[in-house]
Amino acid sequence: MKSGLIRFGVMVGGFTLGFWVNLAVAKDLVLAEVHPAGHVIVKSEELFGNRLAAATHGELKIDLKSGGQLGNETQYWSKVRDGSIDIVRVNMGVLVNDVLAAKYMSLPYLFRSRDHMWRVLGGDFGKRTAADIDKAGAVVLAYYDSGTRSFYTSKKPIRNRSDFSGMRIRIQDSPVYKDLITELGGTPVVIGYDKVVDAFKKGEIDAAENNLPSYVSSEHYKYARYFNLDEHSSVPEVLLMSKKTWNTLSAEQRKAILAAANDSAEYMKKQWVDYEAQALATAKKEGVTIVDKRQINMTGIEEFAVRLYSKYITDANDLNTVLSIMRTK
Ligand code: GTR
Repeated sequence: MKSGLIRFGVMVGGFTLGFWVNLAVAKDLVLAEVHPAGHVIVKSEELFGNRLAAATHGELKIDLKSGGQLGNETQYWSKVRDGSIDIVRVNMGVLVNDVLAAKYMSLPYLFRSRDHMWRVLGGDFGKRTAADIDKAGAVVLAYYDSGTRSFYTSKKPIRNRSDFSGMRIRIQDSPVYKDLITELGGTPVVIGYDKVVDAFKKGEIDAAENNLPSYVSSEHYKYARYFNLDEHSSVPEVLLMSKKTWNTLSAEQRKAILAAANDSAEYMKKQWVDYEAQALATAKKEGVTIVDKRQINMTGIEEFAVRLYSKYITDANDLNTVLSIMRTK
């Protein structure tokens, strides 16, 4: 975060002497993002920046570093907590090791639909998640859509659980995903999002999993030609500010940040469905084989996937939380 400087000049004996006075009039807040320009998340962040600059008359500005310029999401999560990056946008899956609520959210087949997920995030669970993240050192500015994640494969489509056998599948660094792939019979391989293309090229992985927009915008579709719509999880995105930065802001500035972040999340909600449809159309146009859910023996897959619940629901507290998510109408 850079503070603003104002230049003053005085005339001394016919010469102008310039000097800088730090009045802290403007702040550039760095926002780190792995997605490239053009991705709907980046567009939402641009809107966030524009609204914030307008609301604060240029006092707060967003310096958006997209396309992974500042590293990967695991690094973002640690840097936003130590204050070396002001704002980051990460997938909740990245927080699993430090935030219990993220672990629950990553459980496969937990959310029935996108609307269900939004109702859960808009209720007590969303508040609890924000409180857990706060304890871990960051402030939740907004949640963003992330659709549903499905497996995409390079060698063969997935029709049954047995198709996972021997498959090397790229995952985010999350114990839940590690266990999910192992339950399904595959081998989990933890790799940063920016290294997935390389891993496909080198034959280090046969599959990965993500939502359709990320599958297309990251060009993973060029290497994994089957997109299997098993829709195993819906883990939202989150926009986070470092508590160190937050603590330097006035009450008005904080209000402006939350309002701009909320506007960007609302914008994103409106764009998401279209963006997903466009990604599906692009994948089809590029010759990807889309394996519909009805072509997959989902009973077998779901059965193994939900075995994970017994590992992650260890006490009454866990059970009540997961049940309250499931019961949310
Ligand atoms: C995307 C998500 C990214 C990143 C990526 C991944 O859906 O938007 O933030 O987490 O998945 O799988 O690494």
